[in-house]
Amino acid sequence: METTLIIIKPDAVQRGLIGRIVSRFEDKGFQIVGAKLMRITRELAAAHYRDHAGKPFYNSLIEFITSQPVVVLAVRGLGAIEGARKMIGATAGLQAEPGTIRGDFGITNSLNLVHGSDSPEAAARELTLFFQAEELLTYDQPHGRWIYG
Ligand code: IDP
Ligand code: MG
Repeated sequence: METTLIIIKPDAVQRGLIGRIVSRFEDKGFQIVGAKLMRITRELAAAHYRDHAGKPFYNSLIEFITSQPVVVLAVRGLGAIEGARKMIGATAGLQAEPGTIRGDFGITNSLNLVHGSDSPEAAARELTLFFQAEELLTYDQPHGRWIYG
């Protein structure tokens, strides 16, 4: 079992897509083990996107992600890190396959609705940035045997 960090970005929150995006992960069979609405500070944004510092889009990315509330989710399941990335799709909505979140809801590579951790190392680091340990809850998934066999 893996846990990954998902951020429902300001564009998706403003567009009223929180529920539909959460539903995608629930529909897949993944479990929501952490969730909160928050406004990301510039300090947290800089820590989260540290690998992008210096890139041409960095300043606009920080402006965007701190501009309005986001919903952060900890999403758990077998293969959840790569699985969620596949569900999110390519960075730019126009390039993302239909059926992915970005492919179904977005067009550009900046207003792309969702963030998902891209590796186990990133997931561990990002979950620690956004959640206190006690904010991640373990609970039964009674229908899990009908998902995992
Ligand atoms: P990812 O979210 O698909 O992993 P990254 O290349 O890691 O994409 O970029 C992180 C975020 O930075 C993207 O999700 C997007 O919001 C923003 N971004 C990436 N490339 C561009 C760009 O060329 N212009 C504007 N924003 C960008
Ligand atoms: Mg990335």
